[in-house]
Amino acid sequence: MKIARISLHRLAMPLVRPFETSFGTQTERDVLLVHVVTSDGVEGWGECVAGTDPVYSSEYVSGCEHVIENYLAPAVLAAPDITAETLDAHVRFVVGHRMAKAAVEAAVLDAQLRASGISFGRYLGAVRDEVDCGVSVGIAPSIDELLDEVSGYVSEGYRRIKLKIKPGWDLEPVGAVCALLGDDALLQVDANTAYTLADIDHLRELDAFGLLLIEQPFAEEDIAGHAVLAAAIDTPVCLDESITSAAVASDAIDRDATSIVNVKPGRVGGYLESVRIHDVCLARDVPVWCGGMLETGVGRAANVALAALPGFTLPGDTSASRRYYAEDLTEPFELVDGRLRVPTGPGTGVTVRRELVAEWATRPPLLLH
Ligand code: NPQ
Ligand code: MG
Repeated sequence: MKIARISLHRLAMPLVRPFETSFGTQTERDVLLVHVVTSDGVEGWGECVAGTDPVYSSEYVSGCEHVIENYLAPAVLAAPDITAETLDAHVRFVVGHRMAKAAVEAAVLDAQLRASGISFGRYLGAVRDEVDCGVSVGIAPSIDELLDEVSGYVSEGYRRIKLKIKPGWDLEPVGAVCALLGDDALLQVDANTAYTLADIDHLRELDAFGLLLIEQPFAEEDIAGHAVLAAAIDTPVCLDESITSAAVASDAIDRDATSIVNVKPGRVGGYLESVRIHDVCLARDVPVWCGGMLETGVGRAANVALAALPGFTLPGDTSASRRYYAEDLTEPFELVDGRLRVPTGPGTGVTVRRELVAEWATRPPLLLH
């Protein structure tokens, strides 16, 4: 396959409600889409999951845009023949920049699969036609407002609730939601690196709530600290930000720093690396689940396909479109009995609404060839 043209689209999508985490509050999503066209005229779309600012990871949207425009896209366009499987050989000269690489990979893979009539699910190895869904709930202005928001998600059918926590917003909100949901509900928390080793005795108090897991309490680089915490508390530790590749996942598991793994294709450099992480974890009986980065329908479609692989045994942050957006860039993903259906059409199986890409654009598309 030859990629003839690449265009980069940047748009702003308002969120249905502000989303506050330990690293800040988002009120709109700054979306970067990679669009490829093959020499045969087949199109593919990929979504970059980086945020506006480098506060979840070191990557950020303008940085990704720059790396794609100046390094990744020229390498892809220069290749006489390229597929998602051979892409890494062309872009590995660039160190890191996994979110940028993942967006390009997704677009190339989408075009490749559309050309051959294969869905993301079939290609990645999906074994289910629908996936259990959870929802990530931001830090709220008050406990009452948190309970209202959580109640709403429960009535929509979400099968698992994840609460964002930070120092000063942890035991009290978690206790209140735990009381609201009862003992059988699946409840987990995500600290997005807001704690340190000095907080171990405090974090142990979360054990009383029988949580499914605590996600990424310490810094991205601190695998050793997470191993210390995992040995000191009963709540299972699950790494998100720390897991940047299958090799790191394997190492963190060996060191007992994580007993459950959050897989986000953007964070690890793509869907192919995500499958390798899934395989590493499945071989060691470590459950995985699919994370979320406030994706539009473009990224969501591919994530739902990934979440249908056999090792994805916990509900993911693969929420319905309306959790984040009043109107999605594709046909909306809608919850049925707490699940989303895995698209079956070629590629991601969803259709990008070009008129919305144009309407919500914050600058003209960057056309590369
Ligand atoms: C997490 N996601 O699991 C992330 C955090 C996150 C659904 O909780 C812009 C870019 C906004 C990246 C918001 C969820 C973001 C973002 C949240 C990442 O840690
Ligand atoms: Mg997380």
